[in-house]
Amino acid sequence: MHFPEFDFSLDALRALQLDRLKAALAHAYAHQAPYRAKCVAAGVQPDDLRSLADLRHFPFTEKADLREAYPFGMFAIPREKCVRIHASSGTTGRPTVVGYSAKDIDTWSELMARSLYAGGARPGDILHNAYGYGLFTGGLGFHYGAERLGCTVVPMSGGFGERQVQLITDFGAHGVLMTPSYMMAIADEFDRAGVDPRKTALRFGFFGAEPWTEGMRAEIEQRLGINAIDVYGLSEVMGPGVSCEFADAKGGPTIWEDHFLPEAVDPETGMPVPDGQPGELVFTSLSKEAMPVIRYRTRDLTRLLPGEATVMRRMAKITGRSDDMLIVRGVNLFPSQVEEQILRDPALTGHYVIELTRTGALDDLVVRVESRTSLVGDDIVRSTTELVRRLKGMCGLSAMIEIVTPGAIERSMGKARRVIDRRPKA
Ligand code: DLL
Repeated sequence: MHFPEFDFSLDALRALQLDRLKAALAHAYAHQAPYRAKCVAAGVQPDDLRSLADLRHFPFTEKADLREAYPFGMFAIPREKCVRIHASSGTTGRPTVVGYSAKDIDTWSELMARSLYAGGARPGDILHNAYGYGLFTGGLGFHYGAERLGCTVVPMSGGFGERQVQLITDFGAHGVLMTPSYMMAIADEFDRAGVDPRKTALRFGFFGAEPWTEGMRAEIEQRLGINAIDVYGLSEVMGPGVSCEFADAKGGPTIWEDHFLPEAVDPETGMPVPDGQPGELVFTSLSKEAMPVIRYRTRDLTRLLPGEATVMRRMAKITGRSDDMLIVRGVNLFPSQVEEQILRDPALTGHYVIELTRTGALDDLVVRVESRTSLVGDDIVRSTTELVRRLKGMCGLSAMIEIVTPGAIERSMGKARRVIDRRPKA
C-alpha cells in the first residue's frame, strides 16, 4: 500500500495546484451563481488568476452565503447528479447543506483512507467508528475511508457507552474513531466496567470535530494506551480528512494540499498573513464537483506550518474558532486556554464547562470541572486555589472554580458543549 502523493516534490505540487485552481475557479464561476455574483461585484474573473498568489484578489465564500443559498443554491452540478447530501446542524437558523457527486465521494473516501494510513491504520485493522452516522459527516466519512483502506469497520455511531466498551474489547478493535470528549467519556465507561483499555488490542484513535489541547491528548494517550491522532475537517469543505496527522511525527495535521489550498488570513481585515503567523484558516477546494468552495472562511484559528512528513503544509492545533472566542470583562478567552490550565492538575479531568453570568455590569466566570476521584477537604482547596492562580496568571481574570464529583458533568456523544453563556444579550 502506497500513497504516491506523500512523495510529491514542491514544484510538482504547486504546478498541480495551479492547474486545479484554474479549473476550480472556472467551474465555480460558470455554475455557482452566488459566487459568480460576488466575482462580478469585485470586478474579477477566472482569467485574472495567473499564479497561486493571485487567489487573494478573489472574494471569500462565507457560511452566510451557504445559508442564503439554502438548500441547494450553491450546487454547481444539477441536483440529480448529487449522490449524497450532508448538513451541519446549525445551532442558529438554517442548516448548512453540502452536496457530493459520485466523484466527490470517491475523492473523499480516498482522502480518508490516506488520513487513516498516515495516522497509523493498516489494511486488516478493525476500526470502531463512534462518530455519529447521519447528516453529520463524521460517521460516513470515516466509514467509507476505512473500507477504502481495507479495514474492517464497526459502524457503531455514538451512544450506548457500555456497549461501546464491550464491542471494542470483544471485537479486538485496533483503532477508535470518535470526538476527543467522547473518548474521555468512554474511558470512564472502561473504568466502570472494570476493563483496562491498555490491555485491549487498541493501538490508535483518530480524534477531531472539536478543539482539543495537547493536555487532552496526553490524558487520552495515557489512559487508553494509544497513539492519539488529530484529524481535522469541516462539512463545507468536505468533512473529516481535509488534514490529518502522521503517526510518528504528529505535530499538527498535514493538509492534503493537492485537494485543498489553504490560506491564513487576519480574521478582522481578511488580509493574508504569512505562514507561521496566527490567522483564520481559509480553504479553496481544488477538485470538488458538486459544491466547490472558493476561499471559504472556516473561522478556525491556527497557523500554517512547513511540511514535515511531506512537502504539504501542516496546521497547528486549532486554538478555537473566532466565533467561540469569549469576551469576559473585556478579555479575550478561548475555552481551550482554560482546558490547558485545568489539565495541568493531575487531580482534575477534561470534563469541564465554562459558565458566564453577569452581576450588574460585571461578567462572572465560573469554571466547573470534575475531579478524577472524589476529592476531600484540603485537596479541593489546593486544586481550586491553584487553578484560580493559573487562570489569573494566564488571562488576568478571577474565576470561580467549582470542583464537582466524577460523573457530575453532562457527557456528549459528539461535539462537547463547553460554554454556557447566561449573560443577557446585548
Ligand atoms: O466536524 C468534520 C469532522 C468529523 C472532523 C470528524 C474531524 C472528525 P463540522 O461538523 O462541519 O465537520 O464541523 C467543523 O469542527 O470548522 C472546527 O471548528 C471543528 N473541528 C473539526 N476538526 C477539528 C480538529 C466536522 N481536529 C468544525 N480540531 C471545524 C479542532 C476541529 N477543531
